[in-house]
Amino acid sequence: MDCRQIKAEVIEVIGPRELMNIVILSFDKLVTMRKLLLCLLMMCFFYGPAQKGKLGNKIKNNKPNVLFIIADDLTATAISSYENQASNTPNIDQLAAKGTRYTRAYSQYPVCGPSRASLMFGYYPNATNTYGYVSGRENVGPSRKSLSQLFKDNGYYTARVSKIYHMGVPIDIETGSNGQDDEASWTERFNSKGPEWTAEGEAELVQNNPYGLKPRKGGNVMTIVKADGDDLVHSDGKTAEKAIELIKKHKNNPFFLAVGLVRPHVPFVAPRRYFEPYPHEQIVLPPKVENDWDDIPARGINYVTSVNGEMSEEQEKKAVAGYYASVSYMDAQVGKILKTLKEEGLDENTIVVFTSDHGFHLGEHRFWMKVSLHEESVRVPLVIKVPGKAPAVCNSFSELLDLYPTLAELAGIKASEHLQGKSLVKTLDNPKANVRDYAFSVSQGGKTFLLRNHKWAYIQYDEDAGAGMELFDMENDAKQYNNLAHNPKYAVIVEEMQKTLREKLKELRTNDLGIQYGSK
Ligand SMILES: [Ca+2]
Repeated sequence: MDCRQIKAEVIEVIGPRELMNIVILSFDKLVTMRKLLLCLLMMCFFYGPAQKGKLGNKIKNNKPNVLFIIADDLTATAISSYENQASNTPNIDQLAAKGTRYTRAYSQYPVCGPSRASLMFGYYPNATNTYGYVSGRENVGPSRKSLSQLFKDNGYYTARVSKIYHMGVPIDIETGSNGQDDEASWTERFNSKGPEWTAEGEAELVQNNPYGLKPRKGGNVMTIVKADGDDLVHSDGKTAEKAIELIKKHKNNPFFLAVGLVRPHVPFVAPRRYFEPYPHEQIVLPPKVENDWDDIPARGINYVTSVNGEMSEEQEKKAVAGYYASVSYMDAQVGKILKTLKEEGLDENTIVVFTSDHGFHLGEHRFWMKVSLHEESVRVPLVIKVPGKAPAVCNSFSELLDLYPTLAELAGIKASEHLQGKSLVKTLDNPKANVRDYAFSVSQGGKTFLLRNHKWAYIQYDEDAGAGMELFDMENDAKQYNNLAHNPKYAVIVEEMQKTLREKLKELRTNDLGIQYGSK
């Protein structure tokens, strides 16, 4: 073996150019093959840990970027990496496979406005009394920082693309309005105007249209449009395009990029090809259980049902198919954004969050849409991917409220001690860690409450339970058909739940907001 051969082998083994030079320079001084091999071994020994340390410190030393993606009205039950193999969400699934997927994440209020206000400002809806279509700034005042504002004040470029705080869908999307935004949260903000229910294509209204004779319409109703044209005709396609542009533009400085996708919120509008995998004839509807509504309080019957929506079974199937098509279209936009992040070399220094503001009923109990505190409406998908953390599934209860302290901690930014969420960071290192024993959510103007633990879902109507209660055994009745609240056998459980609820309300009303909560 002559010198040239040895050099060639060394280069092949070591690889990186900087090491190659060192080896070649040192070679003249080495006399025997044994010395050379010893030198190589030592270099591998030192180079390995040094390289590992460099990657490990990357997040600590630099400010990690945050890519925060939130879908609108996306239930966990429509995601293939959660439990629904009838739906197909390959891009969200891929992110879930690389990050930590939370199986028991809950919205604090299953309606857009108050859910997003709670998530962004870090207080429970009953602490701020924020229940409407507002940003949430109104009740926390100018001095408290929203999640993105905290990053903005700590040297980050923060941008909103489309719906982060409340926007009326479809109306604010049709007009390209800011909706109920909080301007102080952003360095820059962008809206993604789209045709929504007026998009060209084959349209059908499946709600309150028993004879199928009414034309499509706007507003918060189930209009379906199998649209002509490509992804970029619609709001979410434009949102992905803007997000991609911003990632490329700001890749050299820390950014907090909040991307709001408005599907699968009604109207169910997507390019025609996204409908092809979901022929409505093949949709399997949830079972229609006789007397299903008889054992729950009047307020537990959702505001949109197959009955008041006068929906035929065919229309119900079309609604589910339209929802899945909208989810697939939204998922494709997520894929484009994540692909850019990787191509720009940013996935090793960017925390990615994917979630939704609340869930959605797809015909369970013949309920549709949100507001309900039943499982499908209040549970959300949640994936957090942090560079350097192993992929995992976490079954601890978590709340959207927890995202604020989690992201602040991951970025090493000190957040207000008055935030009401709990950091999920320990679950990223140990997915078996428990953050919460139960999740808490409210609805109907903060007057209906849900306590959800591993065994029970307890729903109470009014603080004195005057308008009724529901109690479901989630181990044996996960679809919530048997209300046990009035069965004497479970009186002790109801009593415990009521006590926990009183304590929870007292705790969250003990805060820095200076709000008078009356005699409650
Ligand atoms: Ca929503």
